[in-house]
Amino acid sequence: MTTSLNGLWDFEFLGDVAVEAIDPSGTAATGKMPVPSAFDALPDYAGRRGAAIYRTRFTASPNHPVRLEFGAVSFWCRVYVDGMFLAEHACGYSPFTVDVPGAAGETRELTVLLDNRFDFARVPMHEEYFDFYQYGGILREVTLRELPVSGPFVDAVQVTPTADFRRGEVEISLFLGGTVPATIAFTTRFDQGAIQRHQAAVEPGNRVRITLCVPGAKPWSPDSPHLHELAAALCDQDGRPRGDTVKARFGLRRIESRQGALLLNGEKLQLRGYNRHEWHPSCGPCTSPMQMVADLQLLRDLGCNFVRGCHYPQDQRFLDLCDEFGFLVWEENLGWGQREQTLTDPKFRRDHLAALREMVRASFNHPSVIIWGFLNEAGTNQDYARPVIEETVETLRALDPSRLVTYATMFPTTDKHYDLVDIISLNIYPGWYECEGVEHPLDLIAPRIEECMAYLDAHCWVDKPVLLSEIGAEGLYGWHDPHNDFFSEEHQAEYLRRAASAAMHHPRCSGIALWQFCDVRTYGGGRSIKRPRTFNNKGTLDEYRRPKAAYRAVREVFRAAKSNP
Ligand code: ADA
Repeated sequence: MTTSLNGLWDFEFLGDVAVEAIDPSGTAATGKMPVPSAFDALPDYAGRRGAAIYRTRFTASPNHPVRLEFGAVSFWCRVYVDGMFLAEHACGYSPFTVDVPGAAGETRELTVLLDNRFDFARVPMHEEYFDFYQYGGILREVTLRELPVSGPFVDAVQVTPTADFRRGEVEISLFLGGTVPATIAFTTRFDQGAIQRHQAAVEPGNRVRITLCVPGAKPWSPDSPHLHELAAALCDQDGRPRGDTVKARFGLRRIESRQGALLLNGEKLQLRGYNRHEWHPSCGPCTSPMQMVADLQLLRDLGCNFVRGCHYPQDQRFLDLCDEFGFLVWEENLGWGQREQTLTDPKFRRDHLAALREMVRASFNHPSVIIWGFLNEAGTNQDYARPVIEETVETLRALDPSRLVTYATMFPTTDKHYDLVDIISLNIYPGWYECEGVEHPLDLIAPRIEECMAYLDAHCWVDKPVLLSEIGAEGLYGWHDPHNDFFSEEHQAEYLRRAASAAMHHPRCSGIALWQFCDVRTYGGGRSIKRPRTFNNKGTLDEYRRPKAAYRAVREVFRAAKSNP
């Protein structure tokens, strides 16, 4: 049984104190804070950095172990139950679980000590130069699952459509927890269909694998996002259920790369979309489902079929909505512009892989997710980046060979590691950056795209699909100017019109993710010189989702491409 622990928790902001010196059980939490929340997105703590305590109580059957599932706790945290330290976690966007041993009493006290200060030694995945504001708090949902006192249980279920997915064929993996025997009996049920009984050997990694056909199978696609459900439960030899039934919602679809093109369900795919941060001015990274739906409605109106979830693992509720509404998603691990010191740091490497595993585990069954991404704009024109890319790709392919992997590079013609990934993804800003002294910067856009594509073809990458994973220009909402120059809505509209149109018409381009969906907060200091209001203002909508002139321009291009692929 799973219960939500969302609600009003006790809270205390401790400020700039050494976390090692804090005794969480002896520290009072006298205030109140909602969960989920980014405490520093609220007026009382806006812009503050330091340690904080979130505390609540939950009930569980006596002696039953429980599993706590945290959607995201930022940046760094330690989890305690009844004063006992249980786990430490060091990536603010990846979901993680904490197993809690059973206790005699029914009421338990859960304390989360967290910290939103930058500290490379403790939390190297977060660095202060990223171009988006990183908040602190229990950012996403917390749930509780009661586990059996003894015996095995279904920990997770993964469903992978096979090449024969049109007939409904799927490979099912059950991951088991607890004490696991050599063979296990279990039941499966698709949708409202009949219950089937199975017996299978348990593989290393406490995994059981079986291939089955979904009755009444209907494929999933953006135009027809049909979802199926699998319910799996352990049973005894006579078929009597033992423990929880675990459900997985999935879609029958297949993503492939062939001869330089992307194929979805065997048909050529062109991605039309945006980079989107999970962000709103009133609640920071903790947007409501209603806001997520609003964003998806706007994206659909723009003619999009694709979202790049920049630059971190996504909220599961957002992915659920993408599954329902038929959006294709690039989900990526937290990363932004890392160079040698970070990419060669052992703790960074460990945390990066741990977060990667957490992302894949949580998002495995979403049909919307077609691409795993990582390390946005890292130093991939250098050799030092290779080991971390190799281990990341290897891990992704071992965990999930059914999706395509990529990283977004800022070095289109000098990158050294294209051989390692399935898709070549380019972040380019011709005519926005790198254009000092150029009289007509907008005229740089199409030639630069052509130059990148020609380089890739000339350097033997013809077999890899190419995406423009970022391209864009700033436009300040409401700023109009007779010169139609930089920062005016008109300039931005023309920029995005040209970029989207060049991508849609280039035979080598499998799609585009414009930078970016809406304006978002970034950091002050030196960066503000190029970031008026300390916002990244390259949104096609402003932070309140008010459309700029670019909205119409992009909609025209994307809608035309949709009707004439
Ligand atoms: C990079 C980066 C984005 C954003 C963008 C910009 O490409 O990946 O997060 O910072 O540049 O606006 O310059």
